[in-house]
Amino acid sequence: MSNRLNTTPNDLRAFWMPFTANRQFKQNPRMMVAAKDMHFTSSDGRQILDGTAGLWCVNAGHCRPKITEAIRQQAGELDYAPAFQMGHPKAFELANRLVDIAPEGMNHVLFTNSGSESVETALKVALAYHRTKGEGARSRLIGRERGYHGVNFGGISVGGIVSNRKMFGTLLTGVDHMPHTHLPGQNAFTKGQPEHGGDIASELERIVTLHDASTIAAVIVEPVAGSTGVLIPPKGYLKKLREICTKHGILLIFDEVITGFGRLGSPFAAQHYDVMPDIITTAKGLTNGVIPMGAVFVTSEIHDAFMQGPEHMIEFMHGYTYSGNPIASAAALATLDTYKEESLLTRASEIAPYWEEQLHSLKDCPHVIDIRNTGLIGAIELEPIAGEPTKRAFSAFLKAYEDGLLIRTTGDIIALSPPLIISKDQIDELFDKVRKVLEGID
Ligand code: PXG
Repeated sequence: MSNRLNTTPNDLRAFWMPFTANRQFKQNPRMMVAAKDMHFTSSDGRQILDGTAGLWCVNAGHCRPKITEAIRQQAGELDYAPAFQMGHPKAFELANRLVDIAPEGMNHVLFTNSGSESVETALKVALAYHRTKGEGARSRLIGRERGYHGVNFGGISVGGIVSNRKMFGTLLTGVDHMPHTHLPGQNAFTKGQPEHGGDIASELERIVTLHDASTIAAVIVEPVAGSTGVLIPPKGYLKKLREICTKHGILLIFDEVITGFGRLGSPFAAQHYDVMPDIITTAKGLTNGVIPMGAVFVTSEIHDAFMQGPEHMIEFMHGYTYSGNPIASAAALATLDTYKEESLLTRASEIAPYWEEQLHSLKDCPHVIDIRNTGLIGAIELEPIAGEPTKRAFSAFLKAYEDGLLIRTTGDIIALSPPLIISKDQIDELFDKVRKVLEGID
């Protein structure tokens, strides 16, 4: 008998959930059934304050009318157009609109469907770029310990989160990692950028000396490391990385999947920190998280290096069935309109001082060993329970959900990244709830 006949609409067994403790979840599921602005509605009818913008993506808040309507309209007008050797106007319009808000010089855009695909695309552009320039020996990629660049093979190879790598064999060859910048002994409870650790960037110089610059294609970092538990770049760190890359002809890739689209108070972290990379990867906030889409920005220098040879030949052998998909493009255009109308790409810079003050008022709560922040990002690091890492933070996550607040946890760190529309009252409510959670867990 087919297994299917045994399933009921609410049977939870078939869906193997991503990055989830499946057995724990299925014993006591947490289901969202609706969302509006700053809140989810759970299946038991409660309002849940969204402290994480979904997964760092719903920057304009939930179910924004313009975005919903754009998707509805596009689905009825042009649902799909082939992406290779064909086009449709909205993908071109979107690329132009994106270039307008990107750091100066980032003049070309490749479309993908996720952050992970943006990373793979960026790494392949970097490798192929050097080949087009006659420097094919530049094949090494440099990432950083604790880095997160999605879950595909290139991304986990340059990534530095051990649990995301160790099950998956030998990964890409020719990859090396810089040290991370987390110095809790010196920087604990810093507001904004840490004072100590800028010189850790010179470790890149050591790696370049070891392998020789002529073998290195690119360095990839998150300007603010998100998934690993929010590590803010120390003062001077990113500028120093830029200097070393420039000196040695190495491309610098900023993975802005989290920091892109206003999270820090500027459209991109590159503008916020005034450090220009050669390639920027994005996704998430590009469509307000509503439809899967990513974008990779490259400079004219990189783009133009590919535009040679016979004109009927494909210049870069890469792309996806859904690159620049019409419905995703329509969603992204409406998202950019919403950001513009409500000045959301810079709003975080206005509200950040209040956010910072309220976040750091949790310093004396039980279990707290560090607090970090930048823009509308906050992290509260908890003392792990001896012998049971991650358990305390997971208890906090479960209790917060019971109390009507969505937070993210990674290791024993609580990460907060609300939609950029959050009000001061909602910031107060969020941190009141976090305080109660910390006081209520073992
Ligand atoms: N790069 C960075 C810097 C990311 O943060 C990805 C790539 C991959 O994106 P996709 O769209 O393939 O998932 C990410 C994703 C969290 C969390 O809570 C972070 C991500 C995804 C889910 C949860 O820290 N980052």
